[in-house]
Amino acid sequence: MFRRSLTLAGRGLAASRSRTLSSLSFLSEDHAKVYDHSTNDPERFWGDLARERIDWHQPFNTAMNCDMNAGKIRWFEGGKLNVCENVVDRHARLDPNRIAFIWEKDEPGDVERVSYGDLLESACRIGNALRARGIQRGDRVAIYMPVSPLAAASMLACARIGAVHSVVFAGFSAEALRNRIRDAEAKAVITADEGVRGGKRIPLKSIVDAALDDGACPTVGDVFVMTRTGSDVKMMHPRDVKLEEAMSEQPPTCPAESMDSEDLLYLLYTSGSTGRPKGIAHTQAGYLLYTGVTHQNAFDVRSGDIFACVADIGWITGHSHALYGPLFNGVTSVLFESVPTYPNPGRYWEMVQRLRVTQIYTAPTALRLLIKSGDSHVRKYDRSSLRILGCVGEPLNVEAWHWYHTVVGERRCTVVDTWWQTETGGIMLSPRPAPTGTQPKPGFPMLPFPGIRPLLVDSNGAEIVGNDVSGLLCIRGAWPGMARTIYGDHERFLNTYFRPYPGLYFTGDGAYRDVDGHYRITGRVDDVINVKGHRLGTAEVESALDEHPDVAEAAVVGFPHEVYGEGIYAYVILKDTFAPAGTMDDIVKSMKGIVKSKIGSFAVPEIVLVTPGLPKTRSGKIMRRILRKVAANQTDDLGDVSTLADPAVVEEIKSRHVELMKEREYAYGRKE
Ligand code: 7RM
Repeated sequence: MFRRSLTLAGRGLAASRSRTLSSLSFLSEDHAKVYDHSTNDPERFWGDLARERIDWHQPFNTAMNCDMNAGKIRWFEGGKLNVCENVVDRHARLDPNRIAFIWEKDEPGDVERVSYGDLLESACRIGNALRARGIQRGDRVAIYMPVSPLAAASMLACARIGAVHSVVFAGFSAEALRNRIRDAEAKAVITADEGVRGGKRIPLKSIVDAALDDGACPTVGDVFVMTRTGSDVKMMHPRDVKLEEAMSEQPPTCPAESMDSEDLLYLLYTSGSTGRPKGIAHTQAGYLLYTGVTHQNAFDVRSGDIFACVADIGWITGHSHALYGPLFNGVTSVLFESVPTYPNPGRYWEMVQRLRVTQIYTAPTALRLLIKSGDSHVRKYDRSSLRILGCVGEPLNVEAWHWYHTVVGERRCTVVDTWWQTETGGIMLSPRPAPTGTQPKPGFPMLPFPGIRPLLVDSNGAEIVGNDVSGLLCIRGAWPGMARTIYGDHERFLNTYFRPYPGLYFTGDGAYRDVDGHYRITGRVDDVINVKGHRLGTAEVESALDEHPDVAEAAVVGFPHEVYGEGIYAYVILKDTFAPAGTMDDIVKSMKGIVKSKIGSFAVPEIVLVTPGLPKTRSGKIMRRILRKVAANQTDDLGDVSTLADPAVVEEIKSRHVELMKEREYAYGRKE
């Protein structure tokens, strides 16, 4: 049996499977010791954790083989393992009746509990069903499903047989789904008849049909359809099969594939600064370890906890904190199908009371929405089970932080504002773990996780040292959870993350480091915006608008929005040939419609300003800085416009913006 050669911060314990979750935590350790060891000897630090925490079929040879200059990242090479076994079988073996998932469906109190034993059986049956239809190790499987135990079991089934899952958020349109399926060359799609969110039904199966229409996705041979509502959906034979029927034909056990540490585990598409989403690729061992360990330590996860990550499984937060993190740690994960305001703004807290939730993990946009509805929706429920209040996705403003802390947490719970990205796989900055006595600071994710070395650089790549400084946030050195490539486009991976500042990982975010050395994120420095906690490239919205027959050119920017974080503002130039078929309102409506059908309703611009021109430099580059200022109502402070080809266009845009704001005010006023 393996004995640890080095102590984790000097504990000197032998690795033992019977140790409790809390004894595996960093939180009881001397933080400075853990952090120093983790950064001085990352190979040792992560190697020891990997041996201690992962069940291996075959031990790895080298813990770390990374070259940040070349964007080459490899962890635990030579090792063989199965991720599904590590998150399901090991708990099902010891304690099959322990609850893995509590499925909180759209209607409050409509709950299903799934034990680790049940989950293992479902994952095995789905794995067998996939194999029976020819899905093999390395094949990609698209998952377009509501948050549900069968969606989670489908992801785990892929992991079990070595297939690569690519979950597409079930709010994306048919066209967005089609693009993702095509890019991944998925061989199968797993979906549901319908989704249900906030009392509304979403016709998932017909969206899949539309995505696959006319042979648009020739790689897809099979579509599995889970029954969520039982509505009558068109099944096309032999392509389509009911998921539950396919499962019932299969045996309840399924041999797990022995995967190499660096084989792909999953792809997850995310927005970048061009119109084309990137298939971020995560691999087996490194992702598993990093996600598991960050989940445990950031949220002080203990045996018996009921962890509620309310993010959809279509985002990285759902992958790492509704599925892989909590299951790796053997606790119970709440799968939340609904929305924060359904049927009323008390939904989260009523659920917390009913399920005795110990940690909740949500997004600032949801909190800001709930703040507006008043404290009574919170106070009428018992929240005494809660210990940790987590948050992610965008900056948590100070007001929302205080509300979370005082109203929701009764000043008793720790607010954990976590900063990380799809690309980082797991949490990077967080108030926990921290030196004993460190109080969380409103608006600050604060501190790097063990093994993570953040730094700030200027636009020339020179490190900005000292405290009370701002700059571009980069990370020095590799960590196990980081993305390995952009699927099918390694050059883009290198260009986006490793070439801007050689030797470093570039996050795309700006940050401030205060006098105490604590980090606050100031926002994206590229053309990525964050709307209602959804990451979106302005270029994606632009290319959707460009497809409108009347649109000559579109420029999209974010503007500060008090609830959504950022709102979407589109400047549109109509074609000269444009002959109005209806009112301007109709045209704007049809432009919004095209964005809805190309991407999804969450990407529809809140404001569309029709303009005769855009502010461009003489070389034809749109000066987005000016568009952002106008959108933010900062029209008095546009800075230098002398390099513009036609400075007069700015005046025109300003006056049209003021006009539009007046009309909106009038329209809103009338509604009330
Ligand atoms: C987990 C996730 C990543 C981007 C990131 C930031 C922003 C995330 C915070 C935050 C301020 C935070 N993945 N972001 N967390 N900004 N404070 N705590 O959200 O890939 O979808 O988005 O989100 O800009 O780069 S993501």
